[in-house]
Amino acid sequence: MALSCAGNILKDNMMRCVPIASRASSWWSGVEMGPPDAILGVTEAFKKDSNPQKMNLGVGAYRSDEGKPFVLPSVRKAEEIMMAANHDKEYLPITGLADFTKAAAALAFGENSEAISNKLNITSQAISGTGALRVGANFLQRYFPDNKQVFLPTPSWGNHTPIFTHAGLQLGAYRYYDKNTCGFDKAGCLEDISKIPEGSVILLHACAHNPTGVDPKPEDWKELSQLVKSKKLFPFFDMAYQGFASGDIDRDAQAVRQFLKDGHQIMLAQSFSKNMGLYGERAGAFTIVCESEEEMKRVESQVKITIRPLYSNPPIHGARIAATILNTPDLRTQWLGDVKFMADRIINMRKMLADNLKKEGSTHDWSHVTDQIGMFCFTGLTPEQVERITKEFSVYLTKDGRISVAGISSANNSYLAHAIHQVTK
Ligand code: PGU
Repeated sequence: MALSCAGNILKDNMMRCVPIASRASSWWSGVEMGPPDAILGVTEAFKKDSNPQKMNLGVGAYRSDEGKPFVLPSVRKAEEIMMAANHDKEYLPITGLADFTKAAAALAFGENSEAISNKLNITSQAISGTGALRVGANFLQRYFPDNKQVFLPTPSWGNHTPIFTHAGLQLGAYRYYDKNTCGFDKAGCLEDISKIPEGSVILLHACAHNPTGVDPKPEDWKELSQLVKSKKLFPFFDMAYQGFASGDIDRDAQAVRQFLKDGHQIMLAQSFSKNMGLYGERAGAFTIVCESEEEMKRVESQVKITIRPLYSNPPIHGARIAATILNTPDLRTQWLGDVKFMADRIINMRKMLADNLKKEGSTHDWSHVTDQIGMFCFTGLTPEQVERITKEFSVYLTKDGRISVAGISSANNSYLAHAIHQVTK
């Protein structure tokens, strides 16, 4: 067989020389156009809008009161320390930077955690919260002993569904949000969880539930923990907003710590995108709590085997920033202040929005705007109202009516109230 073909001729997959024209025009001619991402697609649309009053309330990313991306002063300081240290750029181990993973686990579990002192947790660095969830999903797919069904709250963060289904897991749902009260549907939630088949996985938002901004109260978490235990469900916590709900990292970790106290072996995905503003650095952690140190070692070996073919080892810079902050006492104190500052600005924006809606003359009950917590407010706007507010006022948000309160500023708060009133009156 000739090694090469002459002129306008190519080899086909049987290594025969065929004229180029006889092959389909491209390998990808059968690929269909997919829909834009429900959250990140909003930013794409926003960027194309030339209205100077436009507002992007789609993505959950903190903005300063001038509407600008915000780099935390503690993060800047950590980077200065890192620059002076003249670090190298070697590969990290598969499970990442140990100074980071230790500090991340302690941040979630608390300084006096028994799980940590008994060496029951394997905590691996992950490519932020999303990567931690995906490593968890892949691990569950491979090693979870029972029915491999994951139950999500309704509604949940839009990316949860593809993260678990792409890993080959089946999904189920439990009630969480009450449309009538714009609050927690406790009765519905407990009823649905009590019907989940034994040996299933239940995904729980640790705090500042996305997209609703509605969290169970501490007493509710106690009840949920008992129910999850009695139903023999496996809890997988997604903690993307520690510090953002209340401004206090310990208060926001209450659910996770309650479950640990009650003896659950949990899985945890942590993100430092929001509470350290490290969005593009992809700093996160994935934890599995085991029964013994010996079991933890076996699980750790398989976490490594799960991660290695995915991305080999994680990026170093963001983890170093987080580790520097968490392990340097002065800087840690400064960071806690930065978190509180961001949480407080969001709380202020909520109050201001509720007041401005009243000033506009809106007669709807907007108490949920101030009752809900964290980055998001689930406004209750219908898809039609969302379409109108985007078209007529260049206010961009996700179709489900979620707004990122962190994207509102003192200067455009009244504009937003006006726009909301116009489409809801
Ligand atoms: N889990 C939840 C509940 C989240 O809201 C997010 C981010 C993540 C995990 C993952 O964040 P990482 O940056 O990977 O750590 N949700 C934001 C950001 C945009 C997005 O959808 O990724 C949001 O606007 O919902």
